[in-house]
Amino acid sequence: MSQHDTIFSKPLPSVSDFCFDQQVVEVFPDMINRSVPGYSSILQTLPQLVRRYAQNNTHLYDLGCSLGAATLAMRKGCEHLDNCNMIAVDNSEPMIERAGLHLGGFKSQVPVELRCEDINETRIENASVVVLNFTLQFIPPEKREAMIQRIYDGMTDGGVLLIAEKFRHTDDTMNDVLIDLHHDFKRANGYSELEISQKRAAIENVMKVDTLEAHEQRFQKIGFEHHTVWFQCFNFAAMLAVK
Ligand code: GEK
Repeated sequence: MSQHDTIFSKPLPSVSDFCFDQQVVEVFPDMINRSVPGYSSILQTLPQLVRRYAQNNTHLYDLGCSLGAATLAMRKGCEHLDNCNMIAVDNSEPMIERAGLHLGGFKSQVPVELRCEDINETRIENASVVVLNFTLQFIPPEKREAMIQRIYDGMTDGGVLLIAEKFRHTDDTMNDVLIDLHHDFKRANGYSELEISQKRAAIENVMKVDTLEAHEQRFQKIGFEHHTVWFQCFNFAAMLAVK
């Protein structure tokens, strides 16, 4: 059972940039479920999408896997295939260590290789499914196109890239509405005004969000055959792009 997230509940003399350290690992499932609208719905749908797109004799990648929640969901969707294996990557040592314990708790035919590395360095090869579940937003904006291009180059024809992200609405007024709805969601989940504002300050420099239009333009420029948003809740969306 994950501990209750109280990381930002006391006033901090100065708020440092957010990082995925041991303290965050301890509360991560509680934190992400209470902070990201639609997180559980997205995870629940991953097996279906993987079942549809995963191919025999290929690799499946979970980039920015944290504790392996998406890895587990993806693995459920490819149990029926021949000769598939999964590669789950995160650059936080404590995350990868805990992910190993989580994944080890479930039986499966599909091998998972856990790697502690920067996903900017991950070689993508023969991939029928690549998942970036709330990870691309932590990659510096100027590196995102090159990363998606590398992923595309390593994908099989008919393979899928699944990206879930927080996004910014192009219309500032609508953006404010979506942000307010998100903050109400956090309040309803028990976060105080102090927690909401300190978390916002901590994440400001490390998470730069794109517009949905920027995602779409990038998919098109790189050459994905089809792409769509398949889920949205407030300013959070999940997209799929097929090579
Ligand atoms: C889930 N996908 O539960 N290289 C590798 N990992 C990185 C990098 C990088 N350059 N930058 C950030 N990360 C998960 C949730 S959380 C989303 C993903 C959130 C990792 C970081 O260490 C963290 O574990 C993860 O990306 C983002 O479905 O906390 O909002």
